[in-house]
Amino acid sequence: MLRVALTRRWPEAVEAVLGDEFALRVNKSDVPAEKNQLIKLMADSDVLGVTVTDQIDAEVINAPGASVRLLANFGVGFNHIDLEAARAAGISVTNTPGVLTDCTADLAMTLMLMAARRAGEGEREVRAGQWAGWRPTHLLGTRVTGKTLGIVGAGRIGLATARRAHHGFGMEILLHSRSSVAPELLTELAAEQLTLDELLSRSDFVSLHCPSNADTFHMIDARRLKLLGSSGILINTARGDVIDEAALLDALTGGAIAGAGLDVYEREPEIPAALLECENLVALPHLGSGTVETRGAMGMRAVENIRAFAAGREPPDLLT
Ligand code: 8YV
Repeated sequence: MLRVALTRRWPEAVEAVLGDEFALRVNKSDVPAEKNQLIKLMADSDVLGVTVTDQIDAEVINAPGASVRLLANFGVGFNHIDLEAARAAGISVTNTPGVLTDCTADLAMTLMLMAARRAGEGEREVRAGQWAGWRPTHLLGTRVTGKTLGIVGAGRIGLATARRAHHGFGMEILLHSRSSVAPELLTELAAEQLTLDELLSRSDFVSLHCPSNADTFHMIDARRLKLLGSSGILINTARGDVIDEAALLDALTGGAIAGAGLDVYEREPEIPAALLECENLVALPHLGSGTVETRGAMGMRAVENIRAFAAGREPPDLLT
């Protein structure tokens, strides 16, 4: 029987399916695995179910006696896995695209609305017992409806966010993408495709939806934050290292931008204390796909990949 190991707890129903079909081992403590534990798991299993909290680098992949032949990622982003090393070692890697699109786009909208309408500040005020009552000038935010939203990365999640913003909030959409966006999509969204600098200069809000890789590392730096401008709001549900976090802190404290909504961080779960002191930051703990429905669907998508691999078929979401 195929030996499947999970580095973290997966939704109960998904673990039950895996337990019925395979020889399953689960890290019941749900504490992120250290490198030495990952190395051990690589040598003790055929399939390893991993998440964003596992650094699957070349050392782990090339662990002595590694028996793992499939790394089944629970999530769409795979920047924590060295794909080149996996390819070289003949290890297949799969992810879970599609099923988390809507919930992640919903969370980008949540952050945008929260940051624009100062919802975090308001909540903190109410809970601290400091709300002095309604007044015409209390906690005035900025209007979202009808504003311009720049979407960086025109993949599934970027486009789902653009649709919500355009059709739901009447926003003007600007897109930045490495490849050219299909004309029918631009028509549907009444959108323009621009360079990143042009997009930043013309947007009221910018939402990041690109993958994390060598090309996008610190893509949003001090210069580009200035382009977004003093009334601009930056949203990130992609990966933390797309933004230079130190530059973002300076921009939030120095007024180069108006605010930010973050779900992801450069060194999560660590967030610099100074960043958390910024009233103009809305900070969520990597909740993008965090609904019962979506986490279940992600798990079942991983199960489909493992089943195909076990049957000698090509897994549907094969990355390498
Ligand atoms: C996941 C995500 O929860 O899928 C992704 O890329 O960022 C999250 O929604 C996380 O990656 C789990 O591994």
